[in-house]
Amino acid sequence: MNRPHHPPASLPEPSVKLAQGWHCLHIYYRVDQAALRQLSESDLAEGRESIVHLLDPERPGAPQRLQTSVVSGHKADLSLMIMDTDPLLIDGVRQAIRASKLGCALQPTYSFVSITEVSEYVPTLEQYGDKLRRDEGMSLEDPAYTAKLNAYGQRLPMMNRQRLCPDFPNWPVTCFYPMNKIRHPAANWYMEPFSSRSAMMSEHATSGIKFAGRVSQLITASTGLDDWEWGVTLWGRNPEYIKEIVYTMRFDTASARYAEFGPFYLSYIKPPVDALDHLQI
Ligand code: 76R
Repeated sequence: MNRPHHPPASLPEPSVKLAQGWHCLHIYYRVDQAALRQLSESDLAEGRESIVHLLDPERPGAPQRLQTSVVSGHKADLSLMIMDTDPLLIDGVRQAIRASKLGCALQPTYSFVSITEVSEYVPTLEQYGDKLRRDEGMSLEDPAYTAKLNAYGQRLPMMNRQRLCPDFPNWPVTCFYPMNKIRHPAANWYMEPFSSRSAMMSEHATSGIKFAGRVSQLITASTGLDDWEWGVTLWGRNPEYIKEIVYTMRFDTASARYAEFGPFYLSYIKPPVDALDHLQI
């Protein structure tokens, strides 16, 4: 029998683009000195030129975000953070690096695939109002209640846009690490009721907000996409604030009891040409 297979009208068209938000790739390379030495002067110059062009965030066809940095320590030398609506435009940068004259001298050492999201713990306007009444004892008639609620209602769309399609701060240092919420029999985040997870995340947000102006964070989601559940990208006005925030947040119950972390990558943001100069390529 010929079975028509029409999806219900409410389903979106199949697509690799997200309903909202961006795909994100963090990628790390190590310079292979032996391969670099094999390159002729002209191939080296050509390779350098194509990488500088490829990593220019202003070039036509560049992904929405394209950040280059040089990595501290020997886990890697060069790091890219790339975001766009199209995951294949992001991957195109990776493939073009590989296919360039410098490709053989840039060995990939680590990568992390994630997407942006608005966390389920970001309070909606209604939840924010409930919280003001419950935790701060404000009443519906209180003008201060209305003022706070309105201010949150004004901020929320901007804050959500920043979570989904973030602008990067103009700061010199960035830190990336992946993390999970643990599923240990004695401490399983996923067995906690929403109310208690929400309370812990609210404590977490309160401790994070104290770093406003010194650290900016982007949490990207990777459950089902990569080996860890989230990627944490931090930008610092100064490297010492990165140490301070990660240390401070270790004491939040959400981290102290439930978080586990992967490798940390600290890197210094540079225009591509300066990054290659720094790497002596
Ligand atoms: O997005 C928001 O600002 C709303 C509040 C908030 C949420 C929902 C928030 C605030 N975070 C949220 C979610 Mn966070 N965050 C981390 C780390 O090192 C560690 O201990 C953990 C790594 C840091 C440093 C950090 C910083 N946060 C999350 C989630 C997703 C949980 C989920 O959805 O299940 C993770 C994994 C996570 C981890 N967080 C903040 C910060 C900072 C600095 C803030 C305040 C942001 C601000 O200025 O408003």
